[in-house]
Amino acid sequence: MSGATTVYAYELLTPETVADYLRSHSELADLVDPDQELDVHEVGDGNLNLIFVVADGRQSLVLKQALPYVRMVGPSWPLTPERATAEARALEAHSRVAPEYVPAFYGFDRERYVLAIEDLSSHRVWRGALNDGEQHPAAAAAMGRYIARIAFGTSLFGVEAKELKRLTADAINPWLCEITENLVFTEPYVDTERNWFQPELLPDVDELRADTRFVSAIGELKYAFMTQAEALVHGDLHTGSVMVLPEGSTRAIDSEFAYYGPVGFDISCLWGNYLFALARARVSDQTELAEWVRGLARETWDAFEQEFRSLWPGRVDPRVFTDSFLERWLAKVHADAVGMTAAELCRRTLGLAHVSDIETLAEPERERAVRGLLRTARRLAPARAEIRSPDELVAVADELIGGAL
Ligand code: SR1
Ligand code: MG
Repeated sequence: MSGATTVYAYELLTPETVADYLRSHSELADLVDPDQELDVHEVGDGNLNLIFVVADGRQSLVLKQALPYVRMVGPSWPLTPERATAEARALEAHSRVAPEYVPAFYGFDRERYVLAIEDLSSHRVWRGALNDGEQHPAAAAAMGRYIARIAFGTSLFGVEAKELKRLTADAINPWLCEITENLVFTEPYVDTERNWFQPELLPDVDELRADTRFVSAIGELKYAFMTQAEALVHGDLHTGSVMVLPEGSTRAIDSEFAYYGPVGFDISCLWGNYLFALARARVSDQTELAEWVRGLARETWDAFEQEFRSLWPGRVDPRVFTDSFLERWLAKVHADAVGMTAAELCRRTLGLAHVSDIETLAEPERERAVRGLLRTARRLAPARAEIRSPDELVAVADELIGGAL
């Protein structure tokens, strides 16, 4: 796929070389003392990078280094480490407009593609917490506010027009966008070698791929993803990219997929993953958890809308971006988010990268969950403009998941 022709020669960090690395970066040595006995753990369990948590007994930080390939597949899938540059850019921009929702950013080493960021080990990955049935009541709204701050503060609403064009040009992220274009918006709908799913679902998958109204809707959503440069969106805001604390701290991590794209895409990644949590709770008969999960999509949307409306009076150019424009803009973001949720449902159940919410279910619950989610996707994408609220989206999903039980 991407970056296959460039050979990258840079030294990868190991637990043994971290102290020397810190010594040669004095700005980091001020944060963690390399001359103390360091506790270094490589904790990367994501799809792409090396992650080292480094502690000196007093303080700690995280060093995140991009590998020149996709970690979950190995060197046979080369991938440019320039993605770390995209993450550094996003961290910087998002820290300016939404500092309380991202990790503190300490610096970026352009030669070795290493980001130094706040250690969030006290937090949990939200997906794992959801899988364990934990309820973090502040998380969904926090991420709605994060999306709103980005939507306003990195778009033409918050940035002068010529400056925005320069920022947009600087922030192109073609390699990572290509992954999303392929894995989210193309491959699940055709027969390709990276897809995988239970053979029992083949009739459902055949039906979905033969549904031309649905596949055309996915084409429209892919077009939006590839052309609608609204704001510097996170680009991969699923529940595995969110760290949570019971006390309420909620941070978005792993913004290497950031690019100027549709605001609704970030919302859809969360909504899709809430539906995975809902399907998991339903097929495992966790009724109380399911009822709580049902509210998450609304909480994210309401917080997004409220925060965005509160920023609206400060827009750079109010001359034709009127209050009635805002109402139509919000409706369009909602429709994009509903449609793109359908793509998220398909890509995580049929495409390359699946989610633990579903994959750790036993059979036959797993098959039922996926069947309900695929039916939901087929319903949502073509009807995205008619689904007027997150509650309606969730009701559709809950009914179709229930029907597949
Ligand atoms: C090859 S990367 C697979 C997936 O992992 C990332 O988290 C993104 O979601 C990407 O699509
Ligand atoms: Mg990621």
